Amino acid sequence: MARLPVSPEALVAQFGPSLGFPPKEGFPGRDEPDRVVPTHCCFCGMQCGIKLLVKDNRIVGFDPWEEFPFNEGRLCPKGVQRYLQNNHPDRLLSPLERVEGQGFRPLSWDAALDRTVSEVRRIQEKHGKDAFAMLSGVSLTNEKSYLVGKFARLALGTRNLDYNGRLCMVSAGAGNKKAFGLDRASNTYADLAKAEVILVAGANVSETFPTLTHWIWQARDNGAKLIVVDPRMTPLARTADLHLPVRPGRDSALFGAILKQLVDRDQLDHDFIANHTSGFEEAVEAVKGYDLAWAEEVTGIPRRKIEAAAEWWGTAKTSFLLHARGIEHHTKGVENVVSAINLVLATGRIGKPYCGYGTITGQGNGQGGREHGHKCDQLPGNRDIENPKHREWIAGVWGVPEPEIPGKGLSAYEIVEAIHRGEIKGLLSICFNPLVSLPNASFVREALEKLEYFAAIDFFLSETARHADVVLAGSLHEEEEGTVTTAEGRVTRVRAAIDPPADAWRDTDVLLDLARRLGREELFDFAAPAPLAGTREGSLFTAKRIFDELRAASKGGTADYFGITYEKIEANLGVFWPCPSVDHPGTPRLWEDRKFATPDGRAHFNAVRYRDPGEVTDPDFPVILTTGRVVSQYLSGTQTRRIGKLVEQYPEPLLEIHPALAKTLGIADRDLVRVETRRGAAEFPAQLVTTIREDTVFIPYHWPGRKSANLLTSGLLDPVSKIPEFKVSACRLVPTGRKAPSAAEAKAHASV
Ligand SMILES: Nc1nc2c(c(=O)[nH]1)N[C@H]1C(S)=C(S)[C@@H](COP(=O)(O)OP(=O)(O)OC[C@H]3O[C@@H](n4cnc5c(=O)[nH]c(N)nc54)[C@H](O)[C@@H]3O)O[C@H]1N2
Ligand SMILES: Nc1nc2c(c(=O)[nH]1)N[C@H]1C(S)=C(S)[C@@H](COP(=O)(O)OP(=O)(O)OC[C@H]3O[C@@H](n4cnc5c(=O)[nH]c(N)nc54)[C@H](O)[C@@H]3O)O[C@H]1N2
Ligand code: SF4
Ligand SMILES: [Mo]
Repeated sequence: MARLPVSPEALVAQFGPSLGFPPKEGFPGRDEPDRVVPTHCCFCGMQCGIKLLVKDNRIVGFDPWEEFPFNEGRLCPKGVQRYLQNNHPDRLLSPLERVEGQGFRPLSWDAALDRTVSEVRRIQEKHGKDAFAMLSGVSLTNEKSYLVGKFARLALGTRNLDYNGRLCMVSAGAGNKKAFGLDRASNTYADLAKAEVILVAGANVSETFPTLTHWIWQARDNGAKLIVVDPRMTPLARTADLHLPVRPGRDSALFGAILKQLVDRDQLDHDFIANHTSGFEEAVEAVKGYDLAWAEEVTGIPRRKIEAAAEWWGTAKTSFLLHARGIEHHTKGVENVVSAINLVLATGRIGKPYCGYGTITGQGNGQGGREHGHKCDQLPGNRDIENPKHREWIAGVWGVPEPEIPGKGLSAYEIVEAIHRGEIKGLLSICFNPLVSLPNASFVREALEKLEYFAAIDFFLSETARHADVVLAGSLHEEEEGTVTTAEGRVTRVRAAIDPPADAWRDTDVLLDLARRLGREELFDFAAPAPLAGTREGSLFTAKRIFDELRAASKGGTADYFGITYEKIEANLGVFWPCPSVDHPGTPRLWEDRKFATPDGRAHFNAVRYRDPGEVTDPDFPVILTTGRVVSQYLSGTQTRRIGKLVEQYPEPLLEIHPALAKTLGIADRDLVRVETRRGAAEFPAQLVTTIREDTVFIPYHWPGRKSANLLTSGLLDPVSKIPEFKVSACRLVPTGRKAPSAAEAKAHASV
């Protein structure tokens, strides 16, 4: 049907006046951009290459960056909208201070930084150094992650520094270190293409790492069999050859049962086990009672499916195992991870083409950010803060006596608990929104309100920053130079496409200025000389200087970046660590020499005996609640809830529930349901889907306040990794008798 011609004049006459159109000076034409800057998406760990188009110091669009090897120009729904955050009216343009009862008002950098420093001094003099804590995040570059670690230990002098990767990568990191002595995916994703079997456990790849799906499709085109382990039939699971709908919190039982099947059928690589591993007998002993009947009972997966998975895994010649937070966000996250790795080791399919294993790193720099020392127990190069030799090395690089480096501090949720108990009185946070992302949100809110002083560095007034005394206007991904390390272990260059607007500062400059005011300038000699200060060239100067120190600090550590330089990254479109010397090409595929990074050089099996999740269902709370993500929103939503097109795609959190369970409770689609746990309650519209287990409901967690899934989750932690159990809570569902507005109304409301 032909469309009716609508003249621009008619449109302006109809809609213009209410919107202030046409502007008096007319519309600017779509000129050529001033610059095209190849860099990376600011969101997930895929770190897709993207070219940002810059006009008048604003990002006005993007082009695909087809030469970048991993995504070859492909982007996901968030990636194609990411540039819109740059011009958002909510962008913080200067420091702010909170005036009780009145909200926030702007204040000068001098006043904001001086006040912060005097509060640090006051609190530390009265209550000790560790009474002032710092929280950090891994959307930050490697340079900033490294700088935060050094800043907290030497400028603040506190042991209590931790990061948001504590909610994300730590179970995988601890599991990888136990098994391999090193924490990185073993292969590039291109190695997926010719794997015969791909096992994806607890990863909603098509929604959370959409561009990675391409490499799984490549394998499917080559005839690979795909097995997906997830309590929900995710988009990837819908196309899988085998979907194992595991009961949340039971993955180690499944992996244990598969290991037993491999042993019973003798589908093992005896040579690899004997010559390159240790601990096999103990691992087998731990699962000897795990027959198929037991596994079916515990996991809720039909035994024939478990058997088929074992048979495919056991007989494949090449394979790839991937997992993400679905198996890691548990009080036994580390046990789940090592029991998955046991399957890889039993069949010896690692360190060879098309044979690999990897946890899929979540946040933008979730990989690099977990290596360079802003974890409570870590020093740069993935060194151990309690190891005297590691401390000595870093003290040498930093030029301080070794005892000056504080010891191991509290982890992220434990810091909040200590604030709640009144032991920690002051907090500086950067790149973290704990009020939305930590479990048990009401408890977190109470803690924030108890702080004597809280300063937050962010570019938006996040829900957590609203509780700050002072908010320091920091920088976006596209405003600073640096490097990030992708989920593959590829170190790449992030470029400053533009300058921070108005009186916002680059994050690095905020930290360097604070260090100076705290009297530690000589330890933070990274600033650019006067003519470059504050410019993009200055940012490059500073970032390179920090990176050079990071290289030296990481030398000889397991995450060795010593041989990586900016020039080398640019020439090769990325370098894979470990890269121990300047003439070393980097290591895309690990373990080809069969020398693992453990003290005995062998990969370690770990004996895992299944245990229940931290909270199990009972007659009071009979349904399992699990939480996670949707494709259009990112983490605590601070960034993506501000991008209209993404909000329209999925405007509000919904309670995914199976029609069979809904029927027993008298719940219909769009009914408002009150979800209650031992921590709290919140109401969500029901979304009836046949793609979820009947004993489980799912809520995405990207929203704050009364829509926050984290009002419901528990603060139970994995004893080793200290990750919270986001993936299992016991809940009950209470129909409110009210209907939520229709999906169309919710969408219309969201897009106003
Ligand atoms: N769109 C989008 N993409 C993202 C992010 C985002 O916020 N939004 N965040 C990024 C970050 S930081 C991360 S960490 C990753 C997370 O990426 P994923 O781990 O893929 O995402 P989640 O939704 O947290 O959980 C994945 C799956 O685990 C399943 N699951 C729940 N409980 C269990 C269980 O007990 N066992 C198993 N096997 N599966 C279970 C859920 O049904 C869900 O489908 O995504 C990254 N990419
Ligand atoms: N229930 C439940 N809760 C979860 C999860 C779950 O699956 N279920 N997943 C967990 C996981 S895996 C993660 S990773 C966490 C994430 O949780 P958070 O790390 O708290 O989430 P973000 O949204 O990344 O918050 C980062 C904040 O930093 C700001 N920011 C981003 N980039 C920069 C930067 O370059 N500089 C500065 N100064 N600020 C920046 C953003 O504006 C935002 O306010 O949530 C966890 N919480
Ligand atoms: S897959 Fe991740 S890095 Fe790539 S465009 Fe999407 S959000 Fe950005
Ligand atoms: Mo994450």
